[in-house]
Amino acid sequence: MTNSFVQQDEVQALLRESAGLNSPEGNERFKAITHRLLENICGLIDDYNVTQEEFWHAINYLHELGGRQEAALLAAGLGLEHFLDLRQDAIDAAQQRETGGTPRTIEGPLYVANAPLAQGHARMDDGKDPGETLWLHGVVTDTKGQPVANAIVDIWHANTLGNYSFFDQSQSEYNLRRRIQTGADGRYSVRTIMPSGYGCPPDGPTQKLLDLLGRHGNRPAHIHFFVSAPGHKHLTSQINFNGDEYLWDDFAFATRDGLIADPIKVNDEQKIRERDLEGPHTEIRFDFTLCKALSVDEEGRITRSRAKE
Ligand code: MBD
Ligand code: FE
Repeated sequence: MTNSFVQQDEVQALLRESAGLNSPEGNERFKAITHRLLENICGLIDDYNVTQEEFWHAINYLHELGGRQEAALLAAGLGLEHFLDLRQDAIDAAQQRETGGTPRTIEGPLYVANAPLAQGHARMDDGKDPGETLWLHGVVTDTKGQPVANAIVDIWHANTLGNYSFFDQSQSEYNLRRRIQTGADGRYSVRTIMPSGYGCPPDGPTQKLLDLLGRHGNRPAHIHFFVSAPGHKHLTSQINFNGDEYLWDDFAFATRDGLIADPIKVNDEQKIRERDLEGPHTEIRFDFTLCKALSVDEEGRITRSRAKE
């Protein structure tokens, strides 16, 4: 911190006191981080001549963000969630971990835990959305190409309006959310509908901030996954669809090479019958490759506050 006003003794004493550095109690790490944060905010206020009106506007923004439950959405939109992925990739590389696993990408704010669990296959949609039928399937393997049995493929995605069940109360419970457990062949398949892309609530605080940055708040259509299995490192990821207008213009920066799927039109009568579908549909094959876990800890997703968990 090089701001000379903040470096003055009186300000430095204030920041040490307010961050609890003079107290024998509290948490050392939390104090150090709070101290750094406060010092950076004060330096920024002075460097940019932030007015009192601007300061209180920012404080009120935090109230709005919390009131609308959009803090996690903003974290995605500011690229901070993607930054955590970039940093985790770098940590993995520095540890010379096994390569060749499916790339990770952000979880986003709209997961709901404990979706219905099925063996091998499930239908994810409740039949009320007129969206195009999607047959999504693939195999979970390890980095040697061996099928992984008893993997849980936890899938969630939006409807054709770009909305997610639970957060959108008009949808049935766990609509477009399922967990599939693989058998010895490592395979999973679901019947669902093609999702639409997501757009931030136009009247919300996240979109308000994005407007001031001259940015849009749209995501390409995508499907989220958690893939986990005993002995393997938990994977949080998503797939996108080739040809989507926002494919490489995601407001949440989640698109990555290796996570782009090619939707295929299926007209073949035999395939339609085999799948017990009514007619032509879209098919996506997407396989997952899991890396070995080095500890039991790595087998699970990170802890964060989630719906129904
Ligand atoms: C989503 O569906 C999403 O995945 C993210 C990251 C942010 C907002 C909505
Ligand atoms: Fe999403």
